[in-house]
Amino acid sequence: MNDTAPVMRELIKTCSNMYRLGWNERNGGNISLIIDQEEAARYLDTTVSLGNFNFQFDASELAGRIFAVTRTGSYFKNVETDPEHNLGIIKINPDGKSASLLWGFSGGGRPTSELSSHLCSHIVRLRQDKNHRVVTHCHAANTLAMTFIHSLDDRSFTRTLWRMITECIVVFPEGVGVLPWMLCGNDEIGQATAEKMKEYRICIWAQHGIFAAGASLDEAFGLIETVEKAAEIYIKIMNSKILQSITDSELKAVAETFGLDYRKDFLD
Ligand code: 2HA
Ligand code: ZN
Repeated sequence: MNDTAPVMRELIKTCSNMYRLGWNERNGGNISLIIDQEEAARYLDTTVSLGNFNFQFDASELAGRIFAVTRTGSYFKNVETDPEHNLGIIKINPDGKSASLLWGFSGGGRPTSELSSHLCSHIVRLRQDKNHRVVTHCHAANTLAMTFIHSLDDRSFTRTLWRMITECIVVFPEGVGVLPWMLCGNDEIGQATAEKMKEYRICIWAQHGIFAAGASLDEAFGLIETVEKAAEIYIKIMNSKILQSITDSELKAVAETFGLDYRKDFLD
């Protein structure tokens, strides 16, 4: 494999875009992306293991799957200039408890500290959508700010976001899931995130950031962009006297005009 493979070029470009949008400061955030077997085999020998990583949770549903993942501690800012150090390609072993390194992590290192949340979310999203491919995590500021001042239940958080931009309900008609503050980097938050991913492609971690899933990097990235922009509008207007807003019946009209399968119980 090398960083000229189209899938790797797109991953690298996404890391740079996320960094420039201010979503991934320092070593904040991580991405994992499923690479289809045939595509991976065009660029590397998928049978040669350069190293092994163990984990606690059971990822046997993903056995044989190949992922590009960010390295733990890597800076999104630096992925573009040194992809082979900051990214790795791993293959989940048949035991479901370990992965083999196929490429990358040059100079040492291991997959993202949030591997549990990533792999558990991939398992759940693949059950929902066989075309699912991407999980990405970032620390987008307005969404994070909103978790300090807004109630954290899924319905109420979703309703506020939907009302900020007419097209929010089109982009995420299923709504967003929100978790209270939890310790990160472990299997407990991984399980809790995956539980939300049964219903949503977006899981917000209060006072921490966003997890987004999609069939492509564009889809996951676009979800974060839209949620973050809606949150930005909320933060801009929250202390102002609101003269007009989008009503529930107007949201319903948008959803029905676009023929969306939306969370009807999230509207009054
Ligand atoms: O440092 O964002 O959640 C990477 C992270 C952990
Ligand atoms: Zn984080």
